[in-house]
Amino acid sequence: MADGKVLNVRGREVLDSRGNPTVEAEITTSFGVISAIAPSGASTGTHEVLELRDGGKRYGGKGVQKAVQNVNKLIAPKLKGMDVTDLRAIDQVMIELDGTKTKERLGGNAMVAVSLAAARAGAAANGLELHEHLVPGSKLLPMPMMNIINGGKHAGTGLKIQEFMIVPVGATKFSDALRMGAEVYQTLRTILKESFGPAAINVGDEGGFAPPFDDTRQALDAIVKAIVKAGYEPGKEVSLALDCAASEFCDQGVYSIDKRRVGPQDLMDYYSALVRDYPLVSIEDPVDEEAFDLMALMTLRMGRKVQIIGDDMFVTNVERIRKAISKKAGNCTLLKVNQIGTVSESMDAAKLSFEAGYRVVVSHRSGETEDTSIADLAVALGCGQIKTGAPARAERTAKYNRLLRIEEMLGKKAAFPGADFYKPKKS
Ligand code: 2PG
Ligand code: MG
Repeated sequence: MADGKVLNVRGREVLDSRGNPTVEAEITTSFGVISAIAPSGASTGTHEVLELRDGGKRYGGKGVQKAVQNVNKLIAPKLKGMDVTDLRAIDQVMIELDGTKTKERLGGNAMVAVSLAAARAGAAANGLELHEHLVPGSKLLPMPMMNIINGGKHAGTGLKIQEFMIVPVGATKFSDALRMGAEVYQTLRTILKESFGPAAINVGDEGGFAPPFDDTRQALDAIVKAIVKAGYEPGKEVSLALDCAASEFCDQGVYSIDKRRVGPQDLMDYYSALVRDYPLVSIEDPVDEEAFDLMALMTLRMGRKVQIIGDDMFVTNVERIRKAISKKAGNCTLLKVNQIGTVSESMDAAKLSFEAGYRVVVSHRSGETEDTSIADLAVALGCGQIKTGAPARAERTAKYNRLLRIEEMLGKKAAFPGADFYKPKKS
């Protein structure tokens, strides 16, 4: 009878959605050959694990041949013969083999590709869908946060805030939420084209539009207009969310935003006014990645009304999350598997967050691929939220489409969070 022993592991250099090389890992068992691909960020947190790049001339220094060699020569011999259904054991072997906090020996990109491939191969060996293999009985589809205007490091606009997202809070199932988001996206396209010309509908890294705006309110106003024109009530049916990625516009405690330079106190007032004037439900990385105390102040001031997410600050790292929890900084963790390097460690980060009453949002990276594992991870964790870009561009829609399929497969069992999905759980 066939068993789930790892027969072979091999790496390969492939391209991501920005055209940069990334690592694909392939695991062979008697159930077949299953692969997964590492994503890659642009606005990366300083404390993320290391993405191993070759340097030199090839691909402008961005090649990943060393990471691929690490998969073939260092990781593969250790994993051969292991039970592919025991993901935690596989991740642990890689963590010990690497032996560094920053995963700099093997490379976070090598490890994450293998970990995701092992999760997928384990599911195949067990004859289960990935989400079910990760967490048996999981059935909660996530509310999608769709990024429809791109700024910051993800586009060439003057917008300092990186992501302007819509959240169809009025939807009662995932497929309706996705449709509502797609309708608003297409309506925004028409509005931008009519008001600012054809160049305004060029898109950024995550498939959102990149119009010639340099003021946050210009972007928010255009989106609210699109929500209304698409036939929805802002705040009731479709709300807004931001990822500020504030470390990118902070220099020694001074934040440069909307052509102004503001200190921490003024920044709080700035966000307060946005929360007052727009139907915002969630704000990610509003402050610099090291500004835990300011994050705590923001949470105290606005955390009851909006979800305050730590991404570059938390980096899916239990030590950083523990620090945030102890300071009451933020009330939600952004979960990116490649920030920490393995699926098991990211599940630990989610567990710690939930235990402290923090919410969790599973997230893509700005450099993505056809890999859909994070869609299953969001369902597995039952976190009720995902952000994976615009409802456009194949590397983004791959995840949303996978969720459509999961919803269909679950049938009547499929659950979906209500409009209060983002309200911090009472601890
Ligand atoms: C973020 C991500 C994904 P990047 O900041 O949340 O949207 O961007 O992958 O560039 O870090
Ligand atoms: Mg972010």
